[in-house]
Formats: sequence, structure tokens, C-alpha cells
Amino acid sequence: MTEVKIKTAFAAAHPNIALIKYWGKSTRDGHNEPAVSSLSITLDTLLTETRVRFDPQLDDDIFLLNGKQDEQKLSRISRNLDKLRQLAGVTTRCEVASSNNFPTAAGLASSASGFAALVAAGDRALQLDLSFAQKSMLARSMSGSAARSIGGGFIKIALQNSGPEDAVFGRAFAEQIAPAEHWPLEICVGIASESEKAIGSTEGMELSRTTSPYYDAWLAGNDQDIADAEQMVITRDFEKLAELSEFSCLKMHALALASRPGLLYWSGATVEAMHCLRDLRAAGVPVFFTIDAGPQIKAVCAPGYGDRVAEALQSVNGIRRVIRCGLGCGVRVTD
Ligand code: 2P0
Repeated sequence: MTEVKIKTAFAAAHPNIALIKYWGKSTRDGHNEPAVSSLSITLDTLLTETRVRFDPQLDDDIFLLNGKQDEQKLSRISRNLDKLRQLAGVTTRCEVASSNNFPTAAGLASSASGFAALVAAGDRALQLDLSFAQKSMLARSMSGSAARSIGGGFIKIALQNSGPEDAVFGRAFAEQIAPAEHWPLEICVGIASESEKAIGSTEGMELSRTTSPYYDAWLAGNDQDIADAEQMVITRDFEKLAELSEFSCLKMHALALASRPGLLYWSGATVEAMHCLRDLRAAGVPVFFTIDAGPQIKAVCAPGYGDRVAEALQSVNGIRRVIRCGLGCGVRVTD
């Protein structure tokens, strides 16, 4: 093992939101492998920017989030750095400085953009020259959804396509189904709360796997949902994708709600917003909702309907603000 001279690199990544949800981990191995396939869209607007600096003068890794040292998140960051160091054959410690232009750990996939940016910056700094799939697998080993933020537009992690088990990388990786230009959907994110969630996704998923009576049914329906959703994206069938995406979202939340103790990620505003968006769709506006492990509501609409949807969402009691997004690109090195 050797030390490197000071090596610095910058990367930027966007969060993604799953239309076919990932909830539950494989019991097979230690690589944070998902138990189900998932399909997502990468957003623009929301952004994580990360700088890594490998420095032989450092005794320990350091993690700064939005300018403040964050000890709590450091061990997970260090585990990711250890994999990068292992691949590069070095022991040098690293300072990671990351900033988000949106609330962290509040159901807006900050861990997805965060680990995607970290892997890309680390790859550049250590000159590993990892492939798309390798970066995706390294990001996935820290956060399942981060595997998808390596790519832009429409992305899937299809477990059927997973490669053979690899000691460093594991198996499951993301692939692009279509670029953003294929179908420039608009997304309005309704912020119901800016606080960090009480139960993180990792803990929540494990609780659902071990206690929810719906877990087997959740696994059984996944292959069909993924195959159908991919086809709907390819043919740009908004109406069918709307129905299937809401089904996957509500099915995930039913699974979580039926855990013991039940995981209730919604606030009153989340439920009000679901009704608002369903009413809007019934009135002919092509829009649907999706919700992750937090109270924020994401309204996905057909191109050109963003103004109308944002206005409706903004008027829902308890929705503090609305962030407008389009579809974004994958992670990129920015120096
Ligand atoms: C998803 N979520 O597909 C699902 C839907 C939240 C709800 O992936 O445990 O932070 O780190 O692998 O990626 C969020 O969980 O979970 C997530 P870990 P992650 O987007």
C-alpha cells in the first residue's frame, strides 16, 4: 500500500426519483444489493457538488456537509472511500466537502446524488477510470438509489441483468433506458417539511423485510412492474405510466405502513397533495404523484404542464414551497 500526493477532484450529481420503487435488500451478501429492480428519472435543478482531497498529511477522513463537519455521516463516507482506496492500492486519507442546494435526508434522495458525486470525484482523483457500471455498483454499495444517479434521463436497475458476483463491486448496476430528451417530463417537488426523517431508508427497509406481511407480495410483483414501466417509457405512454407509478408508490407505502412498528412517512400535507393531484388528473391534466421515505410529494407531469401543476401544488395547505425540475443528466466530473 502506498500514499498518493495531494489529489483533488470535483464532481456534481443530481438526485433521482423512482417510479418503480426499491424497498428491501437482498439477504444474500454484504454489498447492499437490492431485493427488487427499480426504475427512476434523474432530476435537474437539485444538485450535490462534492470535492475530494486525498492528502497524506491527514490522519483521518473528514466529511464536511454544507460547510460544517458531519461526524454522524462520516463512517458511511469512509467505507466508500475505503473501497476506492482498495481499488487504487493506497491508504491516503481524504477530506470530502459536499454541498446540497436542497434539504438533506428529508426524502429528496440526497444520499443518491451524494454517493454518486463521491464515487465520480474519487474515481477521478485516484485515476481509477472506472466504467459506468463499476461507478454505479460502488455508489450502490453505499446507497441503493445512488446507483441510479450515475446516469441521466430514464434509468433502471434490472436484477435480471446483474453480472456475476464481484468481491469489490457486488452485482446490481444501473443502465439508461432513454436520455432526458426522449421525453422531457416536468417534475414539481412539493416540500412539506425541511427536517431530517426520523427513520432512515436502510432501517425502514429492514423493518419491512422482517415484519411486514406484504413483503412476499411486494417481491412477486416487481418483474412485471419493471417490464411494463420500461415499455411505457419507450412508447411515451403517460396515462399508463401514471397509473403504474402511483401503484408502485402506494404499494411500497402499504408495505411500509404494515411493518411493525408501522412506517408512516406522510404528513397531512402529503395526503392533501395526493388528492389535489388526483383531482387535477381527473380534470384532464396529465400528472401523477410519487412519494419516497419522507413527506415530500413529487408531481410528475407531461411536458408543458409544469406551471399548472406547480400552482395547484403550491395552494395545498401545508406545502411550504414547490421546486420545479426537469430531467437531468448523470454524474459528471467538474474540474
Ligand atoms: C427508491 N428509496 O427507489 C426508494 C423509494 C426511498 C423510497 O432508495 O438503504 O438511501 O441507502 O440503500 O437508496 C432510498 O433509500 O437506501 C430509496 P439504502 P436509499 O428511490
